[in-house]
Amino acid sequence: MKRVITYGTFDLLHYGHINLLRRAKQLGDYLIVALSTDEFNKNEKNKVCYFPYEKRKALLESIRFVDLVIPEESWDQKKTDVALYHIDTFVMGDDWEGKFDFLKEQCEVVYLPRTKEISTTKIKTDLQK
Ligand code: C2G
Repeated sequence: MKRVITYGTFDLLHYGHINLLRRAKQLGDYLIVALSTDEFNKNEKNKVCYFPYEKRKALLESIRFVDLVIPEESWDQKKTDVALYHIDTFVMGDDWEGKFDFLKEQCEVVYLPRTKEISTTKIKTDLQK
């Protein structure tokens, strides 16, 4: 069984995220999503989430491409996660191109094209018009 992992905040969840998750799942048989906790978002990513972790986790768990959701609490957990979950492929959108190439010693690293026209920032801006 080919195991894939990806990381993110996924707030507000939109079709760009779904496009990423669908393509990530197509690269294997089992997809793990490491979901940024509220603390990690606030302290490390300077992001204040609209939905708290448990709500974002429930949304992701309802997506048929997603097999398991685990917490992302640190920038430094990826190597351990890849080993612990016996990951074959690490996937991120290409806004992260090259940033996680250090994982190539442990698994395949794939950067997928982002869905260009959609972002949470755009949603928030459009809603204020
Ligand atoms: N994404 C995408 N297209 C968009 C928006 C997002 O393909 N229009 C992808 C991103 O490239 C990322 C994933 O969806 O791979 C999740 O996006 P975010 O929630 O913004 O994740 P990010 O804040 O980049 O966190 O340790 C890694 C970080 O946790 C990644």
